[in-house]
Amino acid sequence: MALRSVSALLASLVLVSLSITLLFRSLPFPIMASSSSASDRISRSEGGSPSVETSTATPPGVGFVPTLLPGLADPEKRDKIKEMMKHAWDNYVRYAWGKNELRPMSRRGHSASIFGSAALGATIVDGLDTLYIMGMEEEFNQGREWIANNLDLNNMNSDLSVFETNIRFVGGLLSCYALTGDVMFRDKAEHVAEKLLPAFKTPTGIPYALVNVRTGASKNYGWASGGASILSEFGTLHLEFTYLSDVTGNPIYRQKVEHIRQVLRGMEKPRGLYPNYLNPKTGKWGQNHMSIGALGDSFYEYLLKAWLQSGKEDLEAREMYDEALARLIQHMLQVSQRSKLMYFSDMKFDRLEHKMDHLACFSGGLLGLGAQSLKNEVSERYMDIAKGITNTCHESYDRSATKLGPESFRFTEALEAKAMKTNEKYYILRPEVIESYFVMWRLTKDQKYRDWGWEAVEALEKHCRVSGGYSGIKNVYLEDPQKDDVQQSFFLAETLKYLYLLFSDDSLISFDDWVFNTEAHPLPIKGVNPLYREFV
Ligand code: DMJ
Repeated sequence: MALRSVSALLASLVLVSLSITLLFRSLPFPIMASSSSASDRISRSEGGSPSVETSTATPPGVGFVPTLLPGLADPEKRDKIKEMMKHAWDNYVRYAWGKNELRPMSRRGHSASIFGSAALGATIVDGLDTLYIMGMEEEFNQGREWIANNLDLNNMNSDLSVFETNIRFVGGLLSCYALTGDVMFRDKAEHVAEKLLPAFKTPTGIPYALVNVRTGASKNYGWASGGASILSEFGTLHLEFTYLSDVTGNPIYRQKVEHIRQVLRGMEKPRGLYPNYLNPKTGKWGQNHMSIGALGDSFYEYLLKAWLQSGKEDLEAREMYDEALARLIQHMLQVSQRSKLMYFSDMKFDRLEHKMDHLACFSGGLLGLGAQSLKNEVSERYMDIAKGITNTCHESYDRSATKLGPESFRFTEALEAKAMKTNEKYYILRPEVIESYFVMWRLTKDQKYRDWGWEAVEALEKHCRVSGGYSGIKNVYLEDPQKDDVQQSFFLAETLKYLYLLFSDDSLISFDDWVFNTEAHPLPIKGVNPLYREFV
């Protein structure tokens, strides 16, 4: 009897703390007065429809929750991630403001070739929604002002990567638009996307990789299989372009990506697999290289996510995803000899290459999300694969001296889940492994994913943090590795955002309402999330 009332008391305490927590979900702040709905919230009410409420200030986190319940925030760890974001951002502001990225050791700006020759404030645009989600109001407003006054491609004579510009700039701006309702972000997103359109003027409608924003002259990379376009690049436009059409009322963007879908759908596929290269002039596949890592990765991601983003209406996308994944699993999923680790190999013509890229580690989360969002005869098996892949990717971190994972790791008789070549041993602050921890945590509530995420935080602090920001490292197997002196914009956009969300309440950017683009910019789900803000 007494025992029962103690448990009843405990249960009600838990319920009370749960409701308080949900009430004070760590929400962002009201934004600029120019916003059409300046104080929209971005969390979902428990079990109900998404809330659009008025918030007055950044709430204090959830420090009063007595014990950690599955799905609730871990405030201390989350605050630590926020502090890391502040360190990365403040140093960028101090030493590289307006430049694309920061060199944290030499304390100056940096620009990778993907951004062309101009200073486009890539870190500002890419990192802004993370600031918003973390409730960093002052920094967010500072970034917003820069974008409003400086992000202008009109007088630039520079070649931009269509893919990178789309996922980081168009995606980042659209995410900020959805989160805040500030139409400046939507208009800037359209301004940028419009500059990419000349790249689609090819005989097949499959876009080139690079476009000159002044002249519109477009081309592919010389190294890409005789002038081919790359699957992961032209296959990773769908989410941003369909959403852009919906919020602007301009159908052109949706038309472009729907056409890409139809071209791909109609093509003969070797063994049902998608090669990484497609020639935009002839419409023929290039070299038969297949991968869920570099050059293939986010194409598969966008099939599943196009279906999710459409509120599960875009059945064609889900079918293509299911078919593509079934073939990848059939032909390329492997289990290692000794440690029985599951991994995706690459395939080159008919031969398997027993190597997995760090980039391919996002596939743990992807498979989990696919399995959880549609229950069928394979979903249980796919969830097991999701767990297996995420475990392997964790092993690739755990088997290094730094506890950070290499760019690629191999499976041979001599080694498993370790890099072999010098040029595979670096870590450039990439997010994919942490992304899978985050997604798998949300789906399974297995504490190990949070523990693994925390291991990564400790390793980042030990090996990548310097007084001027965060740097990549050149060899994860050395105790004291050399640094590469680059703070990638995706460290702010993805790595830190996923870590923050890993230690947050599930209702913050709920999977019921949002889908992440491949750069971790959340886009609202149509028909479900009122922040979709369709143009009427
Ligand atoms: C990011 O720009 C995106 O996640 C992209 O899909 C792959 N590479 C980087 C991060 O590693």
